[in-house]
Amino acid sequence: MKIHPSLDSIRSKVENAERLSFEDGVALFSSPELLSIGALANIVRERKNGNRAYFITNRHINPTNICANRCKFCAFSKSSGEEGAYTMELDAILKAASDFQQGNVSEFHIVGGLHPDLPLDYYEKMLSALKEHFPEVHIQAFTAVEIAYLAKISNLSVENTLVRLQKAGLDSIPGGGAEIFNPSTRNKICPEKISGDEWLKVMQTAHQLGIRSNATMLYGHVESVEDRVDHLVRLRELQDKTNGFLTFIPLAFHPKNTDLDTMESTTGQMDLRVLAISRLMLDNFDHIKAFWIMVGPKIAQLSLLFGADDIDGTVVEEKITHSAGATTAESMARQTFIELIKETGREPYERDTLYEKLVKV
Ligand code: V47
Ligand code: SF4
Repeated sequence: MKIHPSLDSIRSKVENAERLSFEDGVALFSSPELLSIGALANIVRERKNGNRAYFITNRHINPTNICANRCKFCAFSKSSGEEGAYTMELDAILKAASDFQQGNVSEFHIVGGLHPDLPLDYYEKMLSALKEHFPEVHIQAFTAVEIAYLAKISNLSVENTLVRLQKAGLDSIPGGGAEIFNPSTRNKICPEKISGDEWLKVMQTAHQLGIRSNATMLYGHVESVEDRVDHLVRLRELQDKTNGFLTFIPLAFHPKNTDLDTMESTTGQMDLRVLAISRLMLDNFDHIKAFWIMVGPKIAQLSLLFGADDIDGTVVEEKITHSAGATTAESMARQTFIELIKETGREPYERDTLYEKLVKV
């Protein structure tokens, strides 16, 4: 496809595999040429992942929604004792793990609130029981924010907390909690959350222990274009140091039932643009994932032509985005992934969390 001449200098950098600058990122967000941006992202996407498009058979579990933080963009969290607050006992977690395909999945993806009274022992028991019952399943659990909180209430360093969780069965860390790193914007949407610097430090510590992780960015709320580019550049800098990030996932803000519920939902244009620019800026990330639960299967499908190479997984149960008004289903069948991917001309690959075991389907 012919790239619009206004993007000539960026096109030339992309074609020569040169790193894009902060200013390039801002220019891309300001450009009206969405199709050209998508085509540029597609060059990088095909250079890194060819014609492959990935999905995974996974099961999400949200063990508790009780949270000490109460971020303004979050409709999932509750205070202790509030109507709808819950905490799953170990039995309920094991039941949830086995209720989809008898636990015959590739990954458990576990994220919850910052429960003030659940000790480290609760999380260790959860991990070791899941490993005992489902030894083959990769456990991707607890955002950097949950790990920092757990360390704080356990009077342990982040490193020691991670070592204990790793010993109990933690395999990798999901990318949540990154939100937007810029301190003044972060302060507007989640004043109680650890800072962007602290989030990055937890990830750096995890990567040094050999624990891989994902990274995310929450977009479509009060953030500026500069905030988005700054966020991507800071992730790219840490990736240069550790190479520990597996995948980047832009998370589309869902406003319903949140303190920011006067805001509009993101549009298809914005979703595709953020995915494409993420692909272009994060030259040292192997994978860009469109989380179909948040952007919907239709945008997730098109994203495969706009820089993304992954559309996540079967999920089964999802509470965070659905509390905030997501209208997607909570689960998608394996066959649907295959059909959505094939329709775009891509080749469907079922993957494991670490993109090591790839099965063409
Ligand atoms: O940190 C909370 C986000 C994250 C809303 O690693 C919201 O593959 C949109 O970690 N609208 C937690 N987003 C979820 C998470 C995650 C999700 C998908 C894939 C991966 C991965 C990780 O959910 C939070 C926050 O950024 N979130 N509320 C909302 N109203
Ligand atoms: Fe708690 Fe996470 Fe929701 Fe923030 S986003 S209120 S930390 S559950």
